[in-house]
Amino acid sequence: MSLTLALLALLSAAPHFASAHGGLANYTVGDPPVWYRGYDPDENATEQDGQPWMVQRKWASIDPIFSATDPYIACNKPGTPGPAYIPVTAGQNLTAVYWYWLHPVGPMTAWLAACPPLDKGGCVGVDVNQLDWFKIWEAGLIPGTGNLAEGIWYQKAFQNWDGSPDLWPATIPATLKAGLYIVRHEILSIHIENKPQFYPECAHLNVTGPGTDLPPSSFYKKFPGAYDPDDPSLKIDIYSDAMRKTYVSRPSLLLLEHS
Ligand SMILES: [Cu+2]
Repeated sequence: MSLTLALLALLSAAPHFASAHGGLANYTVGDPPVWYRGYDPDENATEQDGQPWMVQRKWASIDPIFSATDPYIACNKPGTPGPAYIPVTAGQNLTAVYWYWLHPVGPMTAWLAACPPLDKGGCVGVDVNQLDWFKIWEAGLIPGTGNLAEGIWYQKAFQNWDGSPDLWPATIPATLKAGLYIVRHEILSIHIENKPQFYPECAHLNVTGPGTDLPPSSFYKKFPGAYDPDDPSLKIDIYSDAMRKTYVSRPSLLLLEHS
């Protein structure tokens, strides 16, 4: 199928995001999957804002966050919470469902941050810029697929071109302490030179299980704060010859230092 035909098939299957890169629209838990509806910036806001079923923090447009120091890098804009939580057992898969995703280049990461218990406001009352975020999942340039510009990134590899949604599964750590959390999925797209695009989306989780673990504080990052805007992985021209030759998938941007 030609690219044009593939695109047409895709667009007819995904009318809500017909003109752009896509976004994190829904979540599923377990197998067979139980679906949880997220926010849809193309749908009527008043039918979504504050609804009792809303598990995702509001993202009013599909536009990216362009600055690593923008407060909205935490949970997108405006990031207003809904009252609901996705129930998940520690050790289960949580899958982020994108109706589609079109950008090909840059790392993807998933994060958690613990919230106070429900009687202290849960995740609804928190300041997402003050939370202690720790990373539970990451993927970049897939090793062995080629150089920076020509290799295959997970961001491209997770895309489907048959009209079915793009699925990004991540395991909730099996020994994680039970409680309320915000999960934050971030796609960082670096296909435009020196102009990184951050696509964060957040949802509320109610994690159950016998676990008692949280990472040590050395794992924690703030958003903003986790990324240095001058990091060479953000201010990057992936099309420059020098960069294509020298770039190895940069785990520093994926914040692996905590290992
Ligand atoms: Cu885009």
